[in-house]
Amino acid sequence: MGIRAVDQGTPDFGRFRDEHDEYVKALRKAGLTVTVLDALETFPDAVFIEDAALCLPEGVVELRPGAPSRTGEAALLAGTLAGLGYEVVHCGSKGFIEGGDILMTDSETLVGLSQRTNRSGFEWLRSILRDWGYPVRAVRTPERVLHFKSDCCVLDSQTILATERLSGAECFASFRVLPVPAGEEAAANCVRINDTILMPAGFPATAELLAREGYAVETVAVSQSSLLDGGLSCMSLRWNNRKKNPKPKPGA
Ligand code: CIR
Repeated sequence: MGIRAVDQGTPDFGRFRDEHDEYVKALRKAGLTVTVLDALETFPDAVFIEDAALCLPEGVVELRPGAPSRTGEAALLAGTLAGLGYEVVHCGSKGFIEGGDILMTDSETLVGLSQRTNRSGFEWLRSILRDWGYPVRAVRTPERVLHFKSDCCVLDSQTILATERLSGAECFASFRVLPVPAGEEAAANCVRINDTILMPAGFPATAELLAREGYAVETVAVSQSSLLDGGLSCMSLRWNNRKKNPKPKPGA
């Protein structure tokens, strides 16, 4: 039984799998190479893989989910990623931090303090990212919102799509903010992959807004994961291989 804030019914396994297949197809179509990991049968929320690790070209950071039923996921995932050859920084914090609260923009990383991410988890992540050259800032995930990224996403280096309750918040003062049309709040959790914005199906006003702004939009159904409060970003770990501050080559 995966966690959900409000019980709107248990997801149908077959439909969930079909939607997940479509999601993977959409990631590939947008230009990514995708590795699908085996299910972790004892962790029903493990499909929301984004919460358990942060993947950067400098290394994979094992996170520490704040939901008690999910704490064990991160170590298992870290082991799997290490087995695939990634350099893993193991979690050295007693605090909590979930990937859904971490918004990486080109200029800075925003971490939403929430029911799942606390100050000490944030401080720990900041110390790792600082060494890698990433500025990190703590912000607030709105009350009664699961994760910071439930309510916003990066559309390009200057532009954020955000719900009305977040678009007025000071945290985006240095960005252009497109507010999600009223009634379509769940559309805020999109993912930019190369030149494509993947967005959840069923939000026509947001799709129209993005198209009008010149973005290429692809929609993916997330009817089953949304029953467990999961959206598009949470079902994958996405990263590129470009380092932020590459070490100069010897002799250069
Ligand atoms: C949870 O409550 O942890 C899962 N049912 C949903 C996690 C969604 N993750 C995300 O938005 N990053």
